[in-house]
Amino acid sequence: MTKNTKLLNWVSEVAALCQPDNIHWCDGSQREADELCALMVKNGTFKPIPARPGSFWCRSHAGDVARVEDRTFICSQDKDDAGPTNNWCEPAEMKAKLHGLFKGAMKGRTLYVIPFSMGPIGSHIAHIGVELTDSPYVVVNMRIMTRIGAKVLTELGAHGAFVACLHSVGAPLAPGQTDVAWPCNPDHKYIVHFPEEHTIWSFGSGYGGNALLGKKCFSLRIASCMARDGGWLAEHMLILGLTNPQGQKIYIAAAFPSACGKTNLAMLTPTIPGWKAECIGDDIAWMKFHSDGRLYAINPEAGFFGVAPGTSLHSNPNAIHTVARNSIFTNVAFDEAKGDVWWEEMTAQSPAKLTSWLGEEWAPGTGKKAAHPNARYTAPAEQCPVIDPAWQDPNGVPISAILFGGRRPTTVPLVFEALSWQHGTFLGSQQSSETTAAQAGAVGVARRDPMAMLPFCGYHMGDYFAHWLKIGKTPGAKLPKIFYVNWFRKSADGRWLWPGFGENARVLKWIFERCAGTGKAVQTAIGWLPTPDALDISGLKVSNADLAELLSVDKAKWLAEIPAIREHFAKFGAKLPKGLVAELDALEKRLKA
Ligand code: OXD
Ligand code: MN
Repeated sequence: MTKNTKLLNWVSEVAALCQPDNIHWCDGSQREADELCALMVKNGTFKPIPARPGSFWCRSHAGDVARVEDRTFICSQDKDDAGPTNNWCEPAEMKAKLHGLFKGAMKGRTLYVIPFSMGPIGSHIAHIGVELTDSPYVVVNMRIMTRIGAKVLTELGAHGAFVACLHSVGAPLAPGQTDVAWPCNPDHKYIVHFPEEHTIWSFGSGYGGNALLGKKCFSLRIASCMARDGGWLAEHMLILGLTNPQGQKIYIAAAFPSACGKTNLAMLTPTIPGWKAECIGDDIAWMKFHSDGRLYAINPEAGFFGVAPGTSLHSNPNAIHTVARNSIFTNVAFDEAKGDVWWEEMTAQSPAKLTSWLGEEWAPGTGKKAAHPNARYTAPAEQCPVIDPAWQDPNGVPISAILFGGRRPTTVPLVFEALSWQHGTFLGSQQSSETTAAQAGAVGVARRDPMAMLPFCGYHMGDYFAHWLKIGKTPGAKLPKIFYVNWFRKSADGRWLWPGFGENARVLKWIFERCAGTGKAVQTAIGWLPTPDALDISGLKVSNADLAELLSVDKAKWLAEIPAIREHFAKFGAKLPKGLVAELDALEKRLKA
């Protein structure tokens, strides 16, 4: 147990409010996890997966399948601090509302206390949180996604600070009432952040980022505020290590909006001989300056919460091997004949008969998906065959390049390099992509998603851009170079122009060479592009015409973007940094020249 009085008092307060039947302090042991999994098998939440040792299949409530951005709030004292991209409510008003909802919300359930570390325990880049939840599903997922248990309490000590994360599925049980397999509250969902207090209150959902509060809520929304105050960066970025045939290595961080192939890139298998890529993380990067002036990054997470559909031996063999055991699968389909899970595109041919994510009998050709498009696996990072040897290094790894990008069928070339940190910040600030199933709402609509942080920035995005610019002015800083990539370019007749996946290593190779000072580039109106011979395309089946299109700058199309970027910038009002306006004006001028 702990002597941290702040924690002890908070647990007592929450217990008095939520009235659970029991309180369980999680020690993080295997035995504890086994007991919770057995409990969930007994109550119908989990079904063991015979083909994958230590793994379980789980189906959510049909109305609790994704992050709920319209129910997500940043409750800063001042409305202006939440900015135009967040829902805001006055903190006292929200607390009163939430007190009403949390009152008695854990009746008939156990309150689990999960001390967790985001990042290697004891790392100076890491931070501690404690999640109080009435969901055993959350406990076993948090055990994979973060470092939990007794050793975190030891690190916290009697006086350590922690981010307080309160979660309830919002489904109290009356005496004798039997539970459902996926308890949640269909009528009330609130994912609420109080940035000044470093606290999170989540009610009514048991799914993913709504309930595993270490992930988006802490590591991005609250941590972005901590980073602003502390002069560091908390970003929605994968981290990978790239080694050339001579054994030289760089680390790259990359921000893409949800479901843009981030996990695939994080675990990619290079197609070019002699090059090696290794994974540090697939979703979040925390970066702090070291005394050598470089930004060092850790992955605050310890597992992957990846989108299953589309993951295959072709698209991401390393993810497939990662989830071979000790994994949790939520909202995929189940193949009774094989005793295994299945999802769309996992195999070229679908099995003849499945139980769908809705629990219905499923056969090919019904027109319905067997797995929900946002179905997920939760898997330990250490099981990834290409996990980087430094992934647990408490010092983090030095970042040489930062990539932005998104799904853009037109206009945006395969890759280009920013002219400066300020220009790179501008590129990130206007980043755009088509929406996918990772967020509730319409799919396939292009939206501006600055630095891929639109749903994750815990404060005014105008101030966030200013913070990026300020980072660039840190005395003595040796900043990473910034690049913009687009794997999703299509031809006029709708063909993919670039094969993607492992072939993206060719682009990474050019980025490596740019960082080393050897890559050839030509300056254009939008930034540095590879010269026609700079990209290694040996053995690649991409026609010269397609390559030329991938590496071309269509000035008319870019000029047509300018009003859309101006409109996007207008949302940030007076807080939009002048440096970004200057970059936009300069871009327009260069395009018109
Ligand atoms: C995620 C997301 O789940 O970005 O990682 O939506
Ligand atoms: Mn993400």
